[in-house]
Amino acid sequence: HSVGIIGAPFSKGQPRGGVEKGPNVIRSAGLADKLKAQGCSVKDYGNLCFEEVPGDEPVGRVKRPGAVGSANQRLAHAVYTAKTEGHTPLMLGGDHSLAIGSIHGHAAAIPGDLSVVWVDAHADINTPLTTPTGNVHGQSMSYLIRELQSKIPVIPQFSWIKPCVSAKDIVYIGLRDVDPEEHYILKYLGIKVFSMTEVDGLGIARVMEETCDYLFSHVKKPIHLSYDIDAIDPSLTPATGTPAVGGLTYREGVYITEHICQTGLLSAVDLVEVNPQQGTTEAQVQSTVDIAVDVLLGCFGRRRAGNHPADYCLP
Ligand code: DIR
Ligand code: MN
Ligand code: MN
Ligand code: MN
Repeated sequence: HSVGIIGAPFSKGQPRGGVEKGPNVIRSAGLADKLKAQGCSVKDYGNLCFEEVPGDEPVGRVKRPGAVGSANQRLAHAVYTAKTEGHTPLMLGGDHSLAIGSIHGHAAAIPGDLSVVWVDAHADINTPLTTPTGNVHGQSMSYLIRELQSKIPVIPQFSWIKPCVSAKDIVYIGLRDVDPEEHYILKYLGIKVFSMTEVDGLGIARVMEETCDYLFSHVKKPIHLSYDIDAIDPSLTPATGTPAVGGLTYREGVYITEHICQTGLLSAVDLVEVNPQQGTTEAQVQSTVDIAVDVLLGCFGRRRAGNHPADYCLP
């Protein structure tokens, strides 16, 4: 693997400050060195710089459309570049509105379609007309799904976004806090969902088997993994903006990434919503960050059984 780290210190897809510190706290936990130690090459593209957008008034209910639109346009270009230069882009957020740019840039860089595995407590599929909060981090998927575009009103700051994902190429894992309108959209589009109820009923191994059977039933497409740290139970990862009880265990959270890694189809990764200002103690922040790093190591080849270099010889 060659991993292309892209820091996206952006928080304006939601109201809480601190999530823009995510990229640097995750780096400080030794992400790059740990990736190298397990045999990855790493190129760190550094943090993107996002412009201030003065007078950024809502469009309808949608908050901060100018800042969100321009940050995601920059990110899309950065992900496109990293992918084109031969790396697996790893976008460190920042809030989950950044999936718009990350998926958009990824889709632009590959010849055919991609599939999306969205690991989250939330579906992030509100449209600008259904959003109860106006926060774009709760709407990201709605801008990207082809079949939903007749329901998306024009937002001038988002006019560059071209819907690039088919509803049948999406799998959700970990849902447990879904708005009624979002639940309707998921049903209406026939999107595959493994909520925490399915994780409980089937077990995570069966969930991942069925995820891959479902995604690979036609052609095998490159996978975009968009991982919101709030998918994991807040007793383990409390330093996040919208914690929801009843989440994935550490083992389930890591198993998802190990399984997707071994498909050989993982093509880009987002790790979002780590917010060091939402932890009440330093230990809470450390636990959140350490688990985020372990999730990422699992994406790029770490096995809990142990690893050794392919060319290792016994001394
Ligand atoms: C809610 C909360 N569904 C919204 N979404 C969150 O604002 O649309 N997403 N927290 O991460
Ligand atoms: Mn999310
Ligand atoms: Mn394409
Ligand atoms: Mn979430």
